[in-house]
Amino acid sequence: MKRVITFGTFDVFHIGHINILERAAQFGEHLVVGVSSDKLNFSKKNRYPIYNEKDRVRIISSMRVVNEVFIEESLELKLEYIKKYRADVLVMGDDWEGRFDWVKDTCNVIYLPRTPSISTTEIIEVVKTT
Ligand code: C2G
Repeated sequence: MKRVITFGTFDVFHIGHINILERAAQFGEHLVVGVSSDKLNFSKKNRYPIYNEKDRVRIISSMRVVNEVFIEESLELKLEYIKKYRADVLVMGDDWEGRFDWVKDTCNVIYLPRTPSISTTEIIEVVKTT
């Protein structure tokens, strides 16, 4: 049984998130998702997420294609997570192209094209200004 892992904040959950999770799931039979902690999101984006980590974990866990969910505390722990969850494939959107190639000795790494024209940052901007 092939195990797939993917990571993300998945804040203000939208169609781009659904697309990447559904496409990631197609690379195996078991999909594990690392959801960025609130603290990790702050360090990446300089702001806390709109939805807290507990709620984001619940949203991702409710998806049919997702089998297991955990909180990702640090980008540097990627290899430890891949080993812990025995992942054969790491799937990420292509905004991360090349960034996780350093785990290629341990598992396959696949970058998928992002869904165009939607992002959490844009949604927040639109809501702010309307
Ligand atoms: N995504 C996508 N299309 C979009 C928006 C997002 O395919 N329009 C993908 C991203 O490429 C990523 C996943 O959805 O693979 C989650 O996106 P984010 O929530 O923005 O995740 P990010 O904050 O980039 O965290 O360890 C890696 C990080 O935790 C990724």
